[in-house]
Amino acid sequence: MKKNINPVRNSKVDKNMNQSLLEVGRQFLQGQNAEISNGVNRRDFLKVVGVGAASLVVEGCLGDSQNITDRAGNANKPNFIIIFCDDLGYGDLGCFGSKKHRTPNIDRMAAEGMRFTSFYVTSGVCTPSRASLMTGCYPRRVNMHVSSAAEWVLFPVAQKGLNPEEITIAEVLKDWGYATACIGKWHLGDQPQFLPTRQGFDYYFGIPYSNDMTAKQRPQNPPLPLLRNEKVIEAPVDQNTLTMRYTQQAIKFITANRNRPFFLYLPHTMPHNPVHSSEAFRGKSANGPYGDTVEEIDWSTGEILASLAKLGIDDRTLVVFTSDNGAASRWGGSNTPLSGWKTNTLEGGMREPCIVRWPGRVPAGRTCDQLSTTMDLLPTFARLAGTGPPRDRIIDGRDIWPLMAGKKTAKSPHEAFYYYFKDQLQAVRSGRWKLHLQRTTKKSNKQKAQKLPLRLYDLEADIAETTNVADGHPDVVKRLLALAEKAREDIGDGRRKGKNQRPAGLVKNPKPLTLSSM
Ligand SMILES: [Ca+2]
Repeated sequence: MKKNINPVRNSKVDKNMNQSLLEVGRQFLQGQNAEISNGVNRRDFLKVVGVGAASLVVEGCLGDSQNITDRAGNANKPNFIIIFCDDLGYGDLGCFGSKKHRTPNIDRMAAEGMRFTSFYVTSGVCTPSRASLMTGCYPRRVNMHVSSAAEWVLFPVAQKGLNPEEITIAEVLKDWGYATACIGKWHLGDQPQFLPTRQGFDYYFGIPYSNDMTAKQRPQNPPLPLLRNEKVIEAPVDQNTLTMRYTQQAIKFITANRNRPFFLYLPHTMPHNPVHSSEAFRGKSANGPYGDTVEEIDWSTGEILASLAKLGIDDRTLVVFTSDNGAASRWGGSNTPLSGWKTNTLEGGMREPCIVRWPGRVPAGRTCDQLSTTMDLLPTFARLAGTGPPRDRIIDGRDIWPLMAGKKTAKSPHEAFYYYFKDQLQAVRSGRWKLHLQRTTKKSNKQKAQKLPLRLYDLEADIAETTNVADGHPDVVKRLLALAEKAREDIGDGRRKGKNQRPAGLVKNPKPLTLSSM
């Protein structure tokens, strides 16, 4: 089924549907299980009113591009590739200061493109971060900030998933004539109605959640599945060859679609722990198994860029390389010079290395320090494709093409950026200032509850968040507190609900993804 996502065409149907969705949202926010297939599903609704009868294409996207009907004007549409690492830290690439990892291909990509040094994800962990990349929205807006059991990510056989009624970056582009593929780790729901093939991707190849979510982690977890489209093709998956196989799949997709616009989303499984690499890279880096995986991802990136050059589509392909959250504290990654680690709201958890490359359009060898986010990719790509973001709902991301194009006067479009940990708003950044809000940490087995004061940091002078300057800048503190209050009202904080949150998808009886399940 295909969603009616053209912003120009969203009118009466959307209004009616939104009323239904608001009802699902109300139920969800009250803690009831809103069954996604109980009659308020948008597709079912569209079926009832006789709209959107196109069938979901899950096979054949790797076929010969000559057989695919081209839309008028496609020649002017750029291709988009997002290479999205898992838990790669701010200081893990040569071009971001790593002395341990050899990343010549990614460093060359940076020399041929632009480094973004204040580029953020919306969470220190996988699921919420990915929800934002896909929807252009803060995780709390789409209720993907926690699992249905209030855990910080989705675990296997999850009740929750990204609501199929959300309009993903893939759906925006697919509706505009793009071939779309997701190759890698998804982590936005492992039930059929939440898989990439139901969220705008013609083709899916990868694992549905994190690579540590095996029986070793929780006995009820099924063998880690590898999916092609909606079918499990291998379980447990051989993780050693994943990066190599993703790369092969990516190049196959690029090659098959060389004559039409395409969107490739390549969320690597690595270097998330447990790290694995193929034989050619194992034991070769100066930083153990973690470094081996980073160097294999560098190889992969080089292969993808080489294939663009070989196919003659280099100058009409925009490639973004970044990570879903910062490096974890214990597997060998680095967030230097930032403080903090994966999961938390210090810069190390949520500021990512980011490189944007598009020969001839993005100036080579430049650095942009303006605040930008993964949420901005949806509106930016939509604009470059010749369309726009959805107009029937709030999108938090903004078009950052002026920054990518290197316009000297271009500034961040964000007055504020909000750092959430699970359901809690913990910090806000505006311009050079970052304010950590006063809060009490939760008691754990290892630590007593601790009261953390209000802390203001000047990120331009103090990127590592070491010196609290709140006392010297009461006016700044006041302004940032007011911005924090705006976010609370809009998307909530803790138990306080925001007035503009939308529901996640929920199923009552989720089933494990196994070789025989589909
Ligand atoms: Ca991650």
